[in-house]
Amino acid sequence: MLRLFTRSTRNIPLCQRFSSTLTADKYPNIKRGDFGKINDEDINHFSKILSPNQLITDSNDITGYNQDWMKKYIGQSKLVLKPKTTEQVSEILKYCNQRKLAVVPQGGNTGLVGGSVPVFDEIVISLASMNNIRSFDQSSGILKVDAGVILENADNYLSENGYIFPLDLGAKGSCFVGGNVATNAGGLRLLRYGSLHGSVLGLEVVLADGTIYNSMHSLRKDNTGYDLKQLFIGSEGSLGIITGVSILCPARPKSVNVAFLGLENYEQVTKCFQKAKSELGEILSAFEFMDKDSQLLAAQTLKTTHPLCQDDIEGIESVPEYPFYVLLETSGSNKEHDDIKLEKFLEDVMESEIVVDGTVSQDEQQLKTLWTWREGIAEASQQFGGVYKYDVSLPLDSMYKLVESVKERLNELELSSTEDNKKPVYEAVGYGHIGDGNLHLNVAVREYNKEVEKALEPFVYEFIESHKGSISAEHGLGFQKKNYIKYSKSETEINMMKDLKKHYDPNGILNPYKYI
Ligand code: FAD
Ligand code: 2HG
Ligand code: ZN
Repeated sequence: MLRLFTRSTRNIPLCQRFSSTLTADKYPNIKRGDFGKINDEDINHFSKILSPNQLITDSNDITGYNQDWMKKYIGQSKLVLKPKTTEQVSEILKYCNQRKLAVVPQGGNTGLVGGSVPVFDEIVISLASMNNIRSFDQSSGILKVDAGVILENADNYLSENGYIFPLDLGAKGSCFVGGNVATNAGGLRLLRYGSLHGSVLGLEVVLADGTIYNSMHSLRKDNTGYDLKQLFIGSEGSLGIITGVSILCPARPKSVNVAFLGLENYEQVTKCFQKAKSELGEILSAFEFMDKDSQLLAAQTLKTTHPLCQDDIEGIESVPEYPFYVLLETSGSNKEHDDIKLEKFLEDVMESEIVVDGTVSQDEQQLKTLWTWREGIAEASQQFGGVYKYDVSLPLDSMYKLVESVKERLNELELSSTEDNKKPVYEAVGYGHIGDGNLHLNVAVREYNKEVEKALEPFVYEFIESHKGSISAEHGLGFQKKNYIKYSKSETEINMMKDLKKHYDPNGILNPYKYI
């Protein structure tokens, strides 16, 4: 039976876990490149370009810039520069290129593949001080922003003007628009608004030698030659520093509904998706799935009552027995129309027993709470000490087989401790943007452990290759997947990428040790 949803929302707690092993010590095979070492003369030079508060040298103040969101990768940078203008970025890169000083462009530092932090002593170039909205055209919906604008701030600004940012993700309160473009982030509504390769209209980018490439125009159509901006979308700071973004934004939907459903097996999840596409059509804006173990993980940090629990209990006890859950969102311009369509769809999937339980949000607050049970998993996955994250594209029918195979493999592993509560692996969970063919496999562990890592890699990558998937659907390659690109790209493709890198960054100063 479908029920009314009545629970209150609670914020997702921030990650508290800290680790102190330097990336360079964890991976002794990686050697520092032949880059210059920062000296007093360099600092003096940067002080001429920037004012004192745009230059950080105090080691305590630098800590946060040296470690990634997962606290998994820790660099040793001794200098953070925070330019305020594109010209300052250009001056900085020109000098770094001449001196062969390596740099890491950094946005909100929410990346999940270790791409946003130094490996050794690279200079961090933070875009945090470039945070102005440049312009917005009310009739076309074209927004132009500095790369350091926080995604949520851009979306709030658009909301006041009746528009929406065509990307949404759990890290929206911290990640920057420039970082989103640099990673070609996918997120929760790619199903509806498509990838940034389609919605970004132009970019302003500073190349390794300081040259400013500017295509910040407002044209939807422009067939004059190569579409150069595409090179930088998803280039993860390896080809240039994005300083400005021009993006086409759709009108903000006037009516939004969220349904949270319980299903009895994975096949029903895929059937439910097919039905949602055919019955909800143009109003379907998100279709996310979560397995039961991912909900049990989330329950431990959210500590609220699961949306499909009928009793007044909280935490893991409140998670029902359904092996799979779906969060489905509709957005449109006419509430009555959307409600009728959603109601009919829900009746159909319940009658045909594709869905066995469900609830629909009745107001904005409930809608947000339902989303926390999906968005909260990423945070929850690392609450026990660490997490191995795999972000993959796979054909829908074989997608969950990866999670099952990994679970089996980890169960077979003869790990040092036989007591369950001491075993390094806590749980392997699967969830993600099933509407985009994108699975997130998270293996939550109590500690990072070489045995576990060996069981997972290259096993996971080989599985993906054999099913013709991608080893990175949306988070990118960064440091973590640099060596595994061959599982998704041919030698020819890798060589073409290397050629581009050599051409645009011959000294290799931009985000070294990562990407390719
Ligand atoms: P950073 O983490 O700072 O940087 C990421 C990479 O881009 C680095 O390689 C960095 O060098 C480079 N970079 C950053 N800014 C620039 C720039 N201006 N110019 C050139 N290079 C630059 N990703 C998804 O795709 N979908 C999701 O649903 C999603 N959900 C997430 C949920 C959570 C809770 C978290 C923590 C992360 C999530 N991510 C997701 C991952 C992450 O890719 C995004 O959060 C975001 O796009 C990264 O933006 P950022 O500003 O934090 O970039
Ligand atoms: C999401 O969809 C993010 O929640 C994060 O892409 C996924 O942490 C992850 O593995
Ligand atoms: Zn995701």
